[in-house]
Amino acid sequence: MPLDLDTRTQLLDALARFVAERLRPIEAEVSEKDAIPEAVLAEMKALGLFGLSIPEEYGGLGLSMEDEALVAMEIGHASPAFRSAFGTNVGIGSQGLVMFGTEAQKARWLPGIASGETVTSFALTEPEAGSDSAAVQTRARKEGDHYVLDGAKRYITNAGRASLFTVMARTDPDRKGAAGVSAFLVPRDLAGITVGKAEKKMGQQGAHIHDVIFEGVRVPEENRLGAEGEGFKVAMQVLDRGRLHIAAVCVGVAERLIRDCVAYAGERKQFGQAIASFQMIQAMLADSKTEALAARALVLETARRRDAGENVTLEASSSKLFASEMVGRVADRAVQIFGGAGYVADYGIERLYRDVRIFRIYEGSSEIQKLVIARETMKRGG
Ligand code: COS
Repeated sequence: MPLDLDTRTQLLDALARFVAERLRPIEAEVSEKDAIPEAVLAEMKALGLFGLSIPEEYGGLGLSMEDEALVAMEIGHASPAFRSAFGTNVGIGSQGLVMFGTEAQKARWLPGIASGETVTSFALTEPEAGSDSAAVQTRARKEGDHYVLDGAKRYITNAGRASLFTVMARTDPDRKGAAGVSAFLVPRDLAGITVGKAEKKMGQQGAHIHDVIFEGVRVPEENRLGAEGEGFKVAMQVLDRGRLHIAAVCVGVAERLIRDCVAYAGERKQFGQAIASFQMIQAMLADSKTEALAARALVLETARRRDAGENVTLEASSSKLFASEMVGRVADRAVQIFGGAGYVADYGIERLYRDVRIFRIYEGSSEIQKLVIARETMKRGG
């Protein structure tokens, strides 16, 4: 159920204050230290951010997709690294469990995920299975009432802090591709799991990705998520939803960049006047604003349709494609409007320019989104 308008306004206002007073002032420090202060993570937990999408009966806020998208847009007004801290709990790390978990699995894990006490990670990508995610080689061999996991996962967000992984592994080695893959809930404290060092990245410092190695990890059968061979569908449905969430974050970052541009262009004087009075600056603002509005409308309409129970695989991919490409263009124009200051670290614009680059790659690259959109369009006959 969507929130009533008063509650929604209160929630978004509280988040806007949190972004302005607690997150924006420490963006540079988080980037420099490559870490979010524990006190701020605790405040995020207290605000319910880790449990936005977890049903209320398990301690979450149980938001509709539309409300979650509005929250993601608001949080997107701060550095995207903050969103990443709770992003896996809200999205790819929890939604397999919410959509496909048994009652016992949900009761065991969802309350901790909702409070943020349990941090989750989604372990699909491997060194040889990126865009071709059905090519996973991690093996899950059945041995009595356990599965034994062996394999390597790559670029796994929040793995360093995770206490629960959703792992896609091949249960049937004779079946190539999607059909042989199953999903598992794997607690971090099982023997045989090694998490690699945090990778050095182009942007979003404060958010971390790691390799995760599974060596003879014995996972009880009751931790399998969905039926054997259904793991790929679990992953794809989780990603359908995740892509929409990422698209909403892109809209938020674009809105923030546009506001920063308007403020700067109003102050910065050249040729005796504020650069905002120049039509070539105005044209860049107009392009950015129009594209951000279009992305916002697309994301919210898709979220509402998902809330109404429609299949939005196509629209979620369209939202991710359009919004992630859009924010790349908006960030590029922001650097141009700021000029030399856009290239200098102190103003934070170059940081956002780097931060947004990953949106076109993770949770399915733009090329993969086009593939999905084309396929679905043909399936629907137009
Ligand atoms: N919802 C439900 N089921 C889906 C689905 C979806 N969105 N997408 C695919 N499936 C099902 C298909 O219906 C098919 O099932 P059947 O064989 O029973 O018909 C099965 O899954 C295999 O699908 P498909 O044949 O489309 O698989 P492909 O190997 O062609 O791969 C792409 C599909 C490329 C779209 C997929 O691998 C992908 O999304 N790759 C990118 C992965 C990604 O986003 N990685 C980011 C890392 S996670 S942060």
